[in-house]
Amino acid sequence: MIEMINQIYSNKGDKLKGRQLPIMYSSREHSFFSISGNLATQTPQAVGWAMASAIKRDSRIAATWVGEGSTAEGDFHSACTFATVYNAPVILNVINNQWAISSFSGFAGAERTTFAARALGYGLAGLRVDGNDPLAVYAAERWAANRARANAGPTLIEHFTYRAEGHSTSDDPSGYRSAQEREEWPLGDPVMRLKNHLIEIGEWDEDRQEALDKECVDHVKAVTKEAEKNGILGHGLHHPFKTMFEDVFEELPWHLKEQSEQAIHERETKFPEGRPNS
Ligand SMILES: Cc1ncc(C[n+]2csc(CCOP(=O)(O)OP(=O)(O)O)c2C)c(N)n1
Repeated sequence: MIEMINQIYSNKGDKLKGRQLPIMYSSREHSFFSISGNLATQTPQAVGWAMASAIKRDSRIAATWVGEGSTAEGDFHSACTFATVYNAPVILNVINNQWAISSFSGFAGAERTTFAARALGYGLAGLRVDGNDPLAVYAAERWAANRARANAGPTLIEHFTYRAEGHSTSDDPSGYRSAQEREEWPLGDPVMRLKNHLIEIGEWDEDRQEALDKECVDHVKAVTKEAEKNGILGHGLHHPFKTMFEDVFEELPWHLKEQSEQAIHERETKFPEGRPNS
């Protein structure tokens, strides 16, 4: 969790060196690869990774997640074609939360058919699951994972859900949808549903829930403090400025060399005293 918070702050502990948007986490150790800011590119990447895994006779499979709005991107359709043609061991998850920022899912074709139904046209297995039912999601995912592991083919899973909050903290949903819509959504909060279900079958109770909530909040607070030792945004404790030119080319091309020298020169003229860690 500390590494995730380092990534949010783009601080000196951030293994991605401040090159990714906050919340687009990556962890090599956990085989977790970030989505890309260029929406839907993760879908052909996941299919390619799965194809490579199969070719190398590796037992690992790939799973990827994409928003319903992003399925309108060409990358998603290439991914579906490659997945089926090469029988890639991959799970393509479509999170249909019905909104792509201010665009209703109809802009991606939701009024004509479901996202799960599209799988059939490609020759993929397609499932549509109540995305707010954690047990149903688990069951669907497990089925698809077992299928991929048995080399029985890729699966597309549509998770039908709803985005209650704004797209981001700079988004105000009252500008494009009714204020009651959120209250009218019938399928409820997945965490509450799981909690209520477990209480009903006698596996859980309110006191344990309260204790768990507190434990989680305390843990997040403690690790945030720990990560903040590596710096917070705008603090100067980030990766040295010149590192933005590194790690892409083995030999920096002449024009980037020129740009980097110019940038460093301008910085030195602007901040003759120097800035910490820059
Ligand atoms: C290729 C591309 N086009 C547009 C954007 C801007 N953009 C960022 S998020 C977003 C909406 C995505 O909606 P959806 O795919 O439904 O996913 P959600 O955010 O609902 O999870 C858009 C249009 C982008 N990042 N990349």
